Amino acid sequence: MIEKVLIANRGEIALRVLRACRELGIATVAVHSTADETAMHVRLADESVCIGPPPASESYLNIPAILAACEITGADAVHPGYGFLSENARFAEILEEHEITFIGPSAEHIRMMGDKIVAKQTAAELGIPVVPGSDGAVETLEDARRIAEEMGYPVLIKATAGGGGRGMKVARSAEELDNAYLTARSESQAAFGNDEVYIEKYLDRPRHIEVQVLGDGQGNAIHLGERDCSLQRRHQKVWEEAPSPTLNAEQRAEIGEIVANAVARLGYSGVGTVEFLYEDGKFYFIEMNTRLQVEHPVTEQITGLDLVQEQIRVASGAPLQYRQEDIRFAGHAIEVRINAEDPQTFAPSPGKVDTVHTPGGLGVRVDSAIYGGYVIPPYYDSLIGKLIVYGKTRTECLMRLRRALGEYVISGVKTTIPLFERLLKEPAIQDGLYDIHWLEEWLEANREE
Ligand code: MV4
Repeated sequence: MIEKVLIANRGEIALRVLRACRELGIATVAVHSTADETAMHVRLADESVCIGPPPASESYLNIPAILAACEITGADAVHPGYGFLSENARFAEILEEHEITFIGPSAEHIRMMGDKIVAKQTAAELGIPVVPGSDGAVETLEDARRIAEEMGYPVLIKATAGGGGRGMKVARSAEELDNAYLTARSESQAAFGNDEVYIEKYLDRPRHIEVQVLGDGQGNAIHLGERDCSLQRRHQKVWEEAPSPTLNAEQRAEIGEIVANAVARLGYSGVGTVEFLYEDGKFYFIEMNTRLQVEHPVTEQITGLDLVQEQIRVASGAPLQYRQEDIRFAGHAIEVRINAEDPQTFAPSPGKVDTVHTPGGLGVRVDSAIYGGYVIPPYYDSLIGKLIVYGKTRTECLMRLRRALGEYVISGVKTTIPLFERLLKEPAIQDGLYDIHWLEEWLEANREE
């Protein structure tokens, strides 16, 4: 049994994990950098340990300091949240060597999905539809030209070590291929210390739809439906919803079953997200994330499950307490990311928050760690809260989102709240008719207004 969880994170996700632990009667340890001494997660945890100076590389990513904090406090498990060490296979391994439970999948599964070629090959072998492309790494320019020619343009060169869009280059014709291939390799080398790349058919205007899964590492796995995360800017999601406005129950059950079966056969333990591009009614696997994701609350709202509690249960060795037929999808949920940023330029806006008034009422959830008087440090991600609204229908959800945004007051720093008020006026948003390029095109077209 897990008795004390060290939360190796900060901000709203540290609070989210803390709340799940508290409901389960599990003690909590917060860790923090010197820049986070006044942070809410530190105040609310049972104990806290300072693990280093402000830069994440010396604190939230500092494995020896986190191990020392486990040792000092007697924590028997670590929850990594998202970002930071959450997909670091070596960290999961080190914890295991110290007999501390990593609340997440095995190091082997993290490593497997971190290599995008291995992940894709594994997905294909397990019956998940993948984007047509090269069979593994493309080692030479000659191979790249031949494969692209066979597949037909446009093609996309992707980094094996990539993810989040870095080291990705489109070639729309043979004339563009050499440059795309060579640039992708050198950028991957610079970004990841690994210049291996692969090639895929480029999908022009897909949606980004991801399937949430939960496995117990004992051969059982279920899916919890999908999230539509197409509204993004520079690979940062801005708005996420469940279910996807474009899928029906039959399509959901079909892709969900394929994914859940694959994850069960892998012997996967914990929560995971299988990411797809969706175009012309077809799914194409791109990646699998082996962590709890920022946007997990929309899935919680429509299924009633507590994903963090489920992570803790399976990490402590319990079998899944649900079968697929126990999962019911009800209603609609939308999450918008409240960032301390200029809503026009997206320039970070750290500093002192004067007042906070959080919206409430039926169907409104706010996951945030800010408070009046809190000073947002400049060292970390600009996410300061998530507003999640729930309604019986998507229409009700949109009405509620508009109402809740109107109630939300954060003064002293700029936030993305006004962006969402503008977005709600757009017919494409109201109708759910957007793809992965819609937001950037809209921002470009509405720049100085
Ligand atoms: C693609 C694609 C089009 N075709 N793959 C971007 C990040 C990485 N996770 C995968 N990405 C893409 N892969 C093929 N074959 C377009 C993107 C893409 C994208 C994907 C999801 C969400 C937003 C995106 C924004 C630009 C490009």
